[in-house]
Amino acid sequence: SYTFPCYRWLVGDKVVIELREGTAKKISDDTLPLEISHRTAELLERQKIYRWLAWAPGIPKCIDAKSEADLPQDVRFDNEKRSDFVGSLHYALLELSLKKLAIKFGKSWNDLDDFKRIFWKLRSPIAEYTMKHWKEDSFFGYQFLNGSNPRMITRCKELPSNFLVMGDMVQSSLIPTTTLKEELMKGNIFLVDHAIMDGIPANVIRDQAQHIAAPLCLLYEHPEKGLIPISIQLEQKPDKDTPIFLPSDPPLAWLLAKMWVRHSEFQVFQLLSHLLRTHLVVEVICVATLRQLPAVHTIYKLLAPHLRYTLEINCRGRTQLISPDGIFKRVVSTGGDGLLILAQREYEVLTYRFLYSVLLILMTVDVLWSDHEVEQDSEIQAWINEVAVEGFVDVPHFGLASELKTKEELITLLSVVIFTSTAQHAATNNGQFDWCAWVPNTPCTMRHPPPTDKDAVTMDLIMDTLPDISQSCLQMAITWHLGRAQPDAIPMGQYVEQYFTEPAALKVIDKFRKELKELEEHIIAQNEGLELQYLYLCPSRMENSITI
Ligand code: OYP
Repeated sequence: SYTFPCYRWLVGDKVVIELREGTAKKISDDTLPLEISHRTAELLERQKIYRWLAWAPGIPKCIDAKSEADLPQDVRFDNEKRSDFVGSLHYALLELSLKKLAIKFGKSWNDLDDFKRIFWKLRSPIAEYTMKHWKEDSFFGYQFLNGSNPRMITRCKELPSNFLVMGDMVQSSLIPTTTLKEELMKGNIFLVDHAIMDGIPANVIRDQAQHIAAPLCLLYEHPEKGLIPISIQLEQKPDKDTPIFLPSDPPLAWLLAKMWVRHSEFQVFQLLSHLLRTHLVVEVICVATLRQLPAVHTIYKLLAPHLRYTLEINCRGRTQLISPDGIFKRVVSTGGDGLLILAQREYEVLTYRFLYSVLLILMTVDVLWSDHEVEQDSEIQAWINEVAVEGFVDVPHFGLASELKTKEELITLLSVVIFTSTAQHAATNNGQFDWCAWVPNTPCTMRHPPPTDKDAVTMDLIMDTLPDISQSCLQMAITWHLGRAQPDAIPMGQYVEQYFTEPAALKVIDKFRKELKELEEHIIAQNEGLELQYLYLCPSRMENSITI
């Protein structure tokens, strides 16, 4: 089986198709009419088999396929990947359904410790650490910086007017010699605001209404304890009876308030940071690249390794995860209408500028082209035009122009694509089991509304609120399935297929690999001796593309 044919050349009047290898060629490098007509024919053929589909209004377009079975063989999982994907999922689901049975016919499910009973074999060191430390305020704070979703926390200089916390309420959380006002000014106060969750309709699962809150959480950079939460409000439009939860509250009330924040994090992180901002963004590039760039084009060769398997995993996501009867509908509070509304809200605010403001690695790929060549390359212009005018047309403030005028604009876009499909995806995907396996730390749904009376929070209420046994089992199974290291992973910077053969290109690849190796050593050295290590961005653990 092969992936992408990459080079074609002529022997007499016959076109011989050679796979992948060969000199990259811009359209202006092809001079023979036959070469040019084959370029065009290849694209026409691909435009027939890869088509755009508007899956829902207000979100990026995707590949037109009812399921992965509709996809051309060239972009499907290979046999090894497919059997591993299906096998691992079955393994996890089977293992957890056995536990579920054991619990249902054994003791009841009435204490937080009961979550340990579904925590047998599927484990990771960080998941176990989470199980032991999840109640600690400093661990709660830590996850906003080093968890799977470090983009929600912001420095807070002035309290939002809808957050009714007062200085005297939080005084006991601060060091005695200071005040909230002073710490706000000094820049030691931080805010996590899940306003985007406000009013999202909650799922109904087997006739039981689920619940969603839109929390505000204030944190303090304590000189000894580190970043700790100091107050939580679970509603965006509070009235005088809306509780302001504090660390000095009855312990179960404070714990439940924190769980509500983490439940909201689950939704924001999985749907918005992970699915919308990596998977669906990269899919647009996949479709545009397949439709508009011939395989011999330099940009095609550069991007192909970063687009591998993304169409299939996204098709599977659309049919099995977020479909009307998919995993979200079955066990997650935002399943059903909620997730689409949330997605539309997020795409109202998503900008291209944001995607490249988070670039960690500036690609050293020098395309060696002039501004003029970029501007004159009709294939590149057709490609960017489809990205902007088809793919992102329904994302109102995306702000990506439909032309590439300079070499720099091209390099920026390529960096965004490669960064998003490697580092950004690894950062959101690879920690999901670590932080979600211990279900009370990041619950996928809540089965009771937020508490209104701090003194009425009991363990029974907490257990009735958190996901039930089968929801919890599914959360563990899916996050394990998606978050575990993929056996067939191709790490960042490794190219199994040799798309480039030019000595200059090979030199750049070589340099890039050396830089990745240095980065790896640097990350490992920085983490050495830490109780909790942040290794998700080690190049060796990052995949070259979104395959899961
Ligand atoms: C596709 O039961 C994907 O067969 C995951 O989708 C799981 C399946 C299929 C299998 C479903 C089945 C991946 C693409 C994606 C993405 C990003 C968002 C991931 C959110 C995971 C949420 C876990 C939910 C736990 C309850």
